[in-house]
Amino acid sequence: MHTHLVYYQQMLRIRRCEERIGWLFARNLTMGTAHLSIGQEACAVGVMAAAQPSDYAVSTHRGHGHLIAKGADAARVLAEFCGRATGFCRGKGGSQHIAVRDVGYLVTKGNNGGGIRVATCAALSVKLRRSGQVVLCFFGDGAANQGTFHESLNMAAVWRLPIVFICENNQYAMYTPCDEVTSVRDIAVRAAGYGLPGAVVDGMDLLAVREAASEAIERARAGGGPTLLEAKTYRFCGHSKSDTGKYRAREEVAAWEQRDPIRLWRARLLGEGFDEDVVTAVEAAVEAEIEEATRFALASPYAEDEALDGAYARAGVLAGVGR
Ligand SMILES: Cc1ncc(C[n+]2csc(CCOP(=O)(O)OP(=O)(O)O)c2C)c(N)n1
Ligand SMILES: [Mg+2]
Repeated sequence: MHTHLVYYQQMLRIRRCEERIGWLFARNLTMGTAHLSIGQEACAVGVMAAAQPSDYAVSTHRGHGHLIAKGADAARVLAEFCGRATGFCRGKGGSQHIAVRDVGYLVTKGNNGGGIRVATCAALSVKLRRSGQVVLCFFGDGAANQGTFHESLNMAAVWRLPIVFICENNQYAMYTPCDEVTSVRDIAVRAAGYGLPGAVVDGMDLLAVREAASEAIERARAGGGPTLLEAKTYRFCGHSKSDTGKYRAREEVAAWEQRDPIRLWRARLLGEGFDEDVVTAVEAAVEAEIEEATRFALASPYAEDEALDGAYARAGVLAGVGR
């Protein structure tokens, strides 16, 4: 399939999967809440398009898009959210603490900003092992105001770690507008405070994201150290499933929806000469895939009998610590 159709398929897969998460949540079939990234798909797909499969990704509570863009199977993602044994963490990670080692998706962190230091540590590991990987560290505008962001950028800069810090500035941290609580207009300018390159990119434009990410990833891989990218984007839904987003003006949401990355990409595909039937076939295939993924998740057993397995270290292991 042409790369541009693959990007369309990937963005749609994320959107349809997240819509399905919302559907499952409304029926009380998921475990816990979920934070949808609908509207932010071009960031996830654009960055992954510039990365190697062996690179690591670390994400946030809003990490489903990164996970699927990194190559995780949507059926097992849905199974995980529904607490089923076929989920990537046997249903114990859920939406907020999922990790998929096979695709290099290290973890989502429910504590805001927590992923930034995990990603920085992973980048130190990569550097010490000389494995040639790059760490893709996703976080939000709110997290960029936390201490861990500043400490991590400083350490990553001092050690010239192979990491790309990707701030998805979706304009809000829960109900708080970014510009009311942030000292700078563009978070990317904070890179200068650590002697790092920084760049602002249109997060609704997949190719712009891919280009900026490619430059940063290549620099990191070549030993040039970290970059801070800020992707200006928007979440079309509320913060979490318990938030209807009433604090945002309807006009504001409507204006951003005009720049829906999937809608823009579809128009681009048609403009590039792709046959509408081909585009529609991709859409139908993704619909069918997510339908089947939902069936798989709901038909899977719960992992009830083993709820505590893997949750605690064995006594013998603990006894050995510190000797
Ligand atoms: C340490 C910590 N403080 C507060 C929270 C509650 N909380 C969850 S998400 C969030 C805001 C996150 O905003 P941002 O970083 O912009 O990410 P977004 O949700 O917009 O993707 C807050 C305050 C938390 N999870 N962890
Ligand atoms: Mg935000």
